[in-house]
Amino acid sequence: MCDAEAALREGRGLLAAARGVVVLTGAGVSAESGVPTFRGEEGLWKRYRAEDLATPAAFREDPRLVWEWYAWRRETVEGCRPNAAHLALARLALERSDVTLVTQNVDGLHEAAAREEAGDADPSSALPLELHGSLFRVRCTRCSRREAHRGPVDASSEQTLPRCPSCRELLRPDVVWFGESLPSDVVEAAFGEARTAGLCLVVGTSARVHPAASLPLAVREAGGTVVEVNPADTALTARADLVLRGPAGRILPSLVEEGPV
Ligand code: BJW
Ligand code: ZN
Repeated sequence: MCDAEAALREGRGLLAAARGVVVLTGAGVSAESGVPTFRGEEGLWKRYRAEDLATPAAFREDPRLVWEWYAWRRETVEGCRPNAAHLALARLALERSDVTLVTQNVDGLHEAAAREEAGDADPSSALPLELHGSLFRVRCTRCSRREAHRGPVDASSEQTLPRCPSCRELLRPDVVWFGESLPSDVVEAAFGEARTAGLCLVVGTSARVHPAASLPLAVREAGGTVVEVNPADTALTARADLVLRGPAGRILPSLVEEGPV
């Protein structure tokens, strides 16, 4: 048996034996769906500087430019489908009541996978806790009205940007920018699960952005095991108990399902 097969078998054993599993995902889980990651060679930050676009100051300075970027990302993601990794995680969370999905992603692909796998059944146990919000929600910059928002955005001028139906102030994407607090109820729920989880499965994140990157460490501190799935080294790799090297779309289906490794 080669090293990769042995590691996969070990991962299967850990997953089967664990009571309480927290799955933390990042941009890499959606890479095979065609959604660009943030920091890789093809990453979003290579073409756009984060500090220009993903900060409250950038939005105050140039809301049109920021909306143009988000409109482009929404368009990209709307053409993407969940991949084998999203689907495998959705099946795991539907089958096991002790599995909690937590994502940093704003692309809605875990939710799409949950609905696809649940069919006519209730998808809610496979809906992820979204730490960084959603591309498909907006919130008002004045009155904090929040709502679902899909479809194209006309970012050709500041006058055409989406406005709040209640107070007419600018709407903004309901995502968490650098320096902003994460939604406290979501953070509390995720870290609450982490404190009692036997296993944290960390998929497709560079583990550089906090507090999300602290979640696996919280599981470790409470005595749980950390398994990382990633084709490359990350800030977490040295502290993971097991590393499964490779793309999530290949590793996850064989990690969560029986059958030959
Ligand atoms: C594959 C693959 C395949 C490729 N299969 N894998 C503690 C220490 C240091 C700093 C801080 C700290 N606590 C807080 C901070 C500050 C800051 C921070 O963390 N900075 C660091 C960068 C240094 N954090 C914040 O500002 C956060 N807010 C906060 O803490 O508030 C508290 C507070 C409030 C007020 C005052 C003071 C404190 C907010 C962070 C918000 C992050 N927002 C973004 C944008 C979201 C909206 C949007 O999408 O537009 O979230 S930034 C961006 O990074 C996005 C992502 O969710 C996040 C994480 O990226 P991710 O998912 O890891 O992607 P990549 O690209 O980095 O990695 C991809 C990985 O996939 C790679 O490893 C590849 O190898 C892999 N891969 N193909 C599997 N097929
Ligand atoms: Zn408003």
